Amino acid sequence: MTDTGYDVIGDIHGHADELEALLAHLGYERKAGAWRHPERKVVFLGDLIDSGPRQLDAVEIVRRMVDEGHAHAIMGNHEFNAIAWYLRDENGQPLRAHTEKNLKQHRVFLAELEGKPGLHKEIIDWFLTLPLWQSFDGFNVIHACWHKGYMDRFSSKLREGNRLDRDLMPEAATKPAEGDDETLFHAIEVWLKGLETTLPNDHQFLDKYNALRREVRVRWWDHNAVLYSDAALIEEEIRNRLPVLEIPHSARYRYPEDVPVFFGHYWMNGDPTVQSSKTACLDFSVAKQGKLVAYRWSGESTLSNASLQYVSSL
Ligand SMILES: [Mn+2]
Repeated sequence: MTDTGYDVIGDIHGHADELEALLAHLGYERKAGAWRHPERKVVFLGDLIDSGPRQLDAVEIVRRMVDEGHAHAIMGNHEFNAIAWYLRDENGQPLRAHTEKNLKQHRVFLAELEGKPGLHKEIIDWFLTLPLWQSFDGFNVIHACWHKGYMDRFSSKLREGNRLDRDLMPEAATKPAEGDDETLFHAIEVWLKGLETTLPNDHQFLDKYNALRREVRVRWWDHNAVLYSDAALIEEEIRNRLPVLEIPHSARYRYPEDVPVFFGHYWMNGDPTVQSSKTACLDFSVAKQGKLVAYRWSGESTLSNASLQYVSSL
């Protein structure tokens, strides 16, 4: 096995049919229950579950590959939420509230596990082993945002520098009192859900649900997006609600590493492309009639669209 052959795969969301099709397309074969390639390994970017029709199959495919040394996987926000849904605090309350809204995202996963409490526990235990990010020799992976500052500040608190465990989950899943944004909760929000920036001078805008907001999620990987109105991750029809003002340098986050970074999470549309020579989002919305995307990495330090491979939603 070489050290330079990695196929990095974006968010699966329970679409095991497309995952099997993509693995086959990349030259992997299923032998004795585990997909494998003679010279390459997969890196999964998280969000294996929620939404799609074969969630346990998706988990099983990935888990077998990881357990048998044919793949690595990191945690997505949906795995994190599944853990928090399952675990309880010292008062017996679930770490993620069992509200109708939260149930809606998670219902299919829970339905597939109906009557299988042992398997549910086993899967949650396995999700807890997934690193929050990982560095390989030549590239980095994280589910939503490679935030170096939070990594430097919280790594010493994490298991083996990049993993959660049961004891850390209450702190990681509980929003602290207003004002303190230097907590593990905020670090997890950024790593697994993305970076937000606060609008300047008390600016606010109405989001698509007509909720008044002072914060907006930004395309942290796009060094050319210097205006709030450009950097915002927002529906195009309401982009004009954001200020056409420059984000101050002190508030701009830039990916600081020399090696490329792969991430998922952002429900991209259209034909898969890399975002820059150093950044590539591999989530092209397979769960919304989009594509399941892999980047076939072979040691390069400059990313190229020619290395993207994908299957369309089946
Ligand atoms: Mn996600």
